[in-house]
Amino acid sequence: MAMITTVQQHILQQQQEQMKASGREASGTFSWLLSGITLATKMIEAKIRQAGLADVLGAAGAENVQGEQQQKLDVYANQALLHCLGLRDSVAALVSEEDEEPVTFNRDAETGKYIIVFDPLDGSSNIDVNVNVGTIFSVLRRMPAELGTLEESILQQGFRQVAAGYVVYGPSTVLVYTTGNGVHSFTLDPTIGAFVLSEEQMKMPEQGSYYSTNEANAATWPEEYRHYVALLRDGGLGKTYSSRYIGSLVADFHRTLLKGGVFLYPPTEKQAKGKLRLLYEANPLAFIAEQAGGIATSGAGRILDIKPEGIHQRTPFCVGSKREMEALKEILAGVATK
Ligand code: AHM
Ligand code: MG
Repeated sequence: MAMITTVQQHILQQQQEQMKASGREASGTFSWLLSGITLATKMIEAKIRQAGLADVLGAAGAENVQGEQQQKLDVYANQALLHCLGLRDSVAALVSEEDEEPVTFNRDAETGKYIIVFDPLDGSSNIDVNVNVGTIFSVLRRMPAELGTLEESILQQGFRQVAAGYVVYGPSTVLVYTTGNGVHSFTLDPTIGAFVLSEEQMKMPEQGSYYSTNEANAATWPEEYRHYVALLRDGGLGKTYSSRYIGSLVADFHRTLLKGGVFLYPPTEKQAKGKLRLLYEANPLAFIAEQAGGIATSGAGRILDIKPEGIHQRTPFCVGSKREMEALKEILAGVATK
């Protein structure tokens, strides 16, 4: 029989290895917690697969905290995560793109050790046209009471993340995660209902051939970004780039992780602070990118160093391969590259 490794086994094994080094046993709490996420994403994927059949497409009729129309699937995905994770004793708070305030649980700091931050259905404008969407999550450790309140724990810098990951619902359903010990990917095997290991210790190529950005915004980007994209187009980094832009961050990021290149969402006139959200979009993907040898910046500095001020805070977000990102950083710092 072919040997498979499920994501649960993988997390447990990783934890056991890390714990062995310190002579302790893994309690399994963390893998139980992550199984809440994988269960919810399997529920979401099952719903998405039926999107054209059941009455699940379209708007739900309400607006979320960002003032965006909530799609029915946004609501379903959020509820699936809240339900599956709310039942885990180790969860102190759940922070979702869809909810204005964190959902908190009255668990003492000893038991309720973790905070999960998530974007339940990223790229949901693509749902009605049968194009990839995703779920993004980030796990934070709650600080001991003497060091900070629960709210302060939620607003920790990205480099303190305990784990981060995403699921991309595409031709197949793929889960990618890191706990700070490399990046690993799993593919949902629908015949057994489990995420099965596809690749361990993924590395982003040092240079790719795609740039990915909503170029319709270029006229209102800061000048440096226009200059940078022109450089990529004109062969300034030693090759001529092609462009790919799906408009689902998870899918655009996943391609960048696998094939290299760069994804950019610079500030625009309309969104002077950027469009993407720090806590549940930029931070988790920045953590994964760095673990895979890539770089992520807001343009002003490393994404993972930003001290969050609010749970729905936005940030400009640029992420990708070392070569492209170093060139971007030089241009943003005003160093000539020609
Ligand atoms: P969402 O979380 O409401 O779906 O919005 C975020 C999405 C990202 O997936 C994507 O990168 C971006 O918005 C696309 O924005 P635009 O349409 O401005 O290019
Ligand atoms: Mg999103």
